[in-house]
Amino acid sequence: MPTPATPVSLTRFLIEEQREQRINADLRLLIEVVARACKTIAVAVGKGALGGVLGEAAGAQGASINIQGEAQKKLDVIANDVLLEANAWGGHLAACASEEMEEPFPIPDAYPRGNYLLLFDPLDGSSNIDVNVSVGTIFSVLDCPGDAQCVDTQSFLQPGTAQVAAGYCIYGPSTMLVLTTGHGTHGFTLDREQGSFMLTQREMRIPAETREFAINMSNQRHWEAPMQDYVRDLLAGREGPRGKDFNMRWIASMVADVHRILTRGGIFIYPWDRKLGARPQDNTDPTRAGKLRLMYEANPMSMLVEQAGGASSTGRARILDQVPSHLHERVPVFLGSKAEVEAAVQYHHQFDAGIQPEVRAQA
Ligand code: P6P
Repeated sequence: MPTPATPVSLTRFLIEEQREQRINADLRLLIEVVARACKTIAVAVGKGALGGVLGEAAGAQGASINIQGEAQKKLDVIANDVLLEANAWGGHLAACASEEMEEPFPIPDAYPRGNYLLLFDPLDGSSNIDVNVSVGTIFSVLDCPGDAQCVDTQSFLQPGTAQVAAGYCIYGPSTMLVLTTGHGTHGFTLDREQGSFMLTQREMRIPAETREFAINMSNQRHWEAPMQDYVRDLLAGREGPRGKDFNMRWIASMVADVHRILTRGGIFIYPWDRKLGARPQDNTDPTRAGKLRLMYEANPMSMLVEQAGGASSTGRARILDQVPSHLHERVPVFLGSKAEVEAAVQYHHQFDAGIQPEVRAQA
């Protein structure tokens, strides 16, 4: 006889969300389809070297290079194809967009189209695949504006506040789906025997304060002055202006770093740096350019983090308010524990106001 203690599967959770009129049947189907695709990706990732899928995807002249200018891993391509195939026939989507594809993928004419747009980074952190470090799939869902038969890139260029759902699947020691539909952030763990995602963390919450930061310190010499000041003060510890010691973590897999922050707090930072600003495809504006992509990395992670009580900023402005100008736009990212994100933003606001570091250090 089912009781409140009966474990809640993703399917039951979504049915109850629909019953509460928080999602509709098409969005429920979309999330279930994405979750099923993530299970397929988890199997491929989990095979490692035994699956013959490690290493770089072959291109015409050596490694295949994606539109980001990055070498594609075989699993990048496999994960992308799994997501496209899984979502093609259900009738819930008008089109998909992916880190791995320059242009959006309209649902083929052979299938009915729905009123949602799905964006994804099919395998974030894939440079870690060959060294067996956690990677993940990040996804974002938007309403399709206008006629689903007339979808183009412009249809996708909506601010992060327009997302109706967001989530990631982390392929780690356990496979977890972390999801929000705008009513909290919830974690589901894959029961590999049953093949079902089971609710294990209802209403994840990020502590407002933290002593842990995540950043790639090797870029320090390329950062703007407020970033230099902020990290200098973190490293100064209890003897410095912050008055407490900090720990550092950097997995170089956004899904893994964000999952840690959703689980125990922290701040994740990928700021603009002069190396990035020098790239021809990116503008040199430190307030707008970065490494991480706005539409299918920063926006979904920002929705998850804000729904868990955290904050997410470009260093100057809320990420979810950014109006994208192109599909693969990049953005500086400061996300996690709300008080720590606000502290980092303060350094940038004071720098922009011309307040000198020594004054800032006493702030
Ligand atoms: P770096 C992975 O390539 C990624 O997009 C994120 O998952 C990760 O946080 C970041 O880049 C790592 O960048 O410069 O440290 O390799």
